[in-house]
Amino acid sequence: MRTDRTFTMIKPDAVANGHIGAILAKINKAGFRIVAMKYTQISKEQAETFYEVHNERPFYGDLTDFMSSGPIVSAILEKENAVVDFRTLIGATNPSEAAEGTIRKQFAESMSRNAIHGSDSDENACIEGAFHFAGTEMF
Ligand code: FUP
Repeated sequence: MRTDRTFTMIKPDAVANGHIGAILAKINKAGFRIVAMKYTQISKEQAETFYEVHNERPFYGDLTDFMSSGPIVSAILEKENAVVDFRTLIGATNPSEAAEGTIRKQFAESMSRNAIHGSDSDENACIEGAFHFAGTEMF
């Protein structure tokens, strides 16, 4: 299992608030190389599949409504120790607990509208990247 790739989505709140450019600049500055990227919108069904692991949780319906509510930017990113370093860059799930300088601290509205996704393991990075991109879209 490779350890140098992670998967991200700039979520509908951050896109609607005009933060795509600023977030990509922080990602570049932190040393991540873009392997794949698209501006897209996922359906409710795709959101349900992507977040299937949370399907018993009380926030599952709202989460999948939100993630399918508007355009997102999805990307595969490459850097040594990608999953862990990217989770550090984005900060805690709840922006009120996120460290200064993190993407969620700067751009997230709330726990449920928290600006950005980052894979939580190398295995999930691989699964999530393959969910959004064909091999021919990775460079
Ligand atoms: P994270 O890995 O930081 O994205 O967080 P989780 O995998 O625990 O949660 C996935 C998404 O569910 C979060 F980005 C936001 C949403 N969520 C809620 O809306 N409420 C919660 O209590 C927990 C998570």
